[in-house]
Amino acid sequence: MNMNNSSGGGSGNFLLVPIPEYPLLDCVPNKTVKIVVLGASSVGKTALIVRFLTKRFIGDYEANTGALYSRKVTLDGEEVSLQIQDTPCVALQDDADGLYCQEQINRSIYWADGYVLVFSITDHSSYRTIQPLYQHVRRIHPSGNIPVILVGNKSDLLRARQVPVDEGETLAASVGGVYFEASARENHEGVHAAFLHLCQEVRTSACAFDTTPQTTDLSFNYYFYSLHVMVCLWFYRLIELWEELTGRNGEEASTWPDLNPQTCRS
Ligand SMILES: Nc1nc2c(ncn2[C@@H]2O[C@H](COP(=O)(O)OP(=O)(O)O)[C@@H](O)[C@H]2O)c(=O)[nH]1
Ligand SMILES: [Mg+2]
Repeated sequence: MNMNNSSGGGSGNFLLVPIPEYPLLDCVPNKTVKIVVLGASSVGKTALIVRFLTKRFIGDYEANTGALYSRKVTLDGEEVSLQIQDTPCVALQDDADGLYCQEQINRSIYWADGYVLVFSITDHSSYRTIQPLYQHVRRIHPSGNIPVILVGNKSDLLRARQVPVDEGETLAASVGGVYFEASARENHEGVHAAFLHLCQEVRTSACAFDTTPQTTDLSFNYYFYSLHVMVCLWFYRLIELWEELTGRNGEEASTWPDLNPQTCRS
């Protein structure tokens, strides 16, 4: 179905489908998933986001908006606050090793927990942008797992294909993510599946991180408890020694405060 006409207007009318946004303060702490969508010019970054959030394809999107969208989603039966950052394009430098990347994009990369790397299957140069782009993300987040998916967009334009499926899969494997071929124009389900997969990845890596302090807390509590018991036992033993040295008998001692280690522990 061609939804291109749903915009109903000229190229001056952008984003005619309203996307409900939730205020950022509404976010539940530790239950926020922050995603940034990155890629070369005109690969369909904005179209994918709008498709995911509204199920619609408009056809004409304002260039280089850098808009932030916020939405509640349910993951494994639990409601989380999802934030998606759209970005202006990145481009390869002439030597093809470096990347033109605005400061605004660097800030978004730093901010995000998960990354949607987008190229168009009809544009091989947009595909070649991905590896340097991923290296750039790595430089900003040098350590740890980076939840990432690779999206080959415009899969409806099969006749214009320049990037075969296996090249997409190989590239995805090299950046440690899953490859999705999608069409923001034709197919909502594919786009939805890609975004939800990344949300799950972000959640999984966040949970793995969250358990670390809990483990530390448990071992700290155990250590503190053992120390406490040892101090009580030594104190009790000192009192006994003092009794022996001063010749006090058990009867006199029984009038003293209860020094049973069990009491110390409570
Ligand atoms: N045929 C087709 N066109 C698309 C698709 N996604 C986006 N486009 C078109 O590609 C152009 C650039 O899309 P846009 O989302 O603005 O790209 P961005 O610069 O990466 O944000 C627009 O004319 C879209 O209508 C798609 O899946 N299939
Ligand atoms: Mg855009």
